[in-house]
Amino acid sequence: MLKMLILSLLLAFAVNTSQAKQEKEVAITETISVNGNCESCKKNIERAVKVKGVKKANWDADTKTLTVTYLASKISNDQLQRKIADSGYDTEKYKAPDEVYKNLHACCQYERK
Ligand SMILES: [Cu+2]
Repeated sequence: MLKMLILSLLLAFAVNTSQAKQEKEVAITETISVNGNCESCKKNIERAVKVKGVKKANWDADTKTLTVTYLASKISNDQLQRKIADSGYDTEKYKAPDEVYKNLHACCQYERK
């Protein structure tokens, strides 16, 4: 009887942990077009998305593309783009406010389309 009890407890524990594993969220990686010029743009852009839920962010000056890895349960692509735009950089979806753009370092004032 005791054996049965221990066995069922062990089984319950095993089922529980396997469920927990399945529920662990997988981070998604996406690319976003972000305007910018130089290394300090890179710093600003990457800093703008240094928020909860973001695992990795890398902006490439040649391709003007941000590659970002994040947890979709914590933040959305849309929210990330708003944060970038708020920091002065136009994204594929949002335009930075003119005042913020004008306050960027001169070398960072990328050409606006
Ligand atoms: Cu710059």
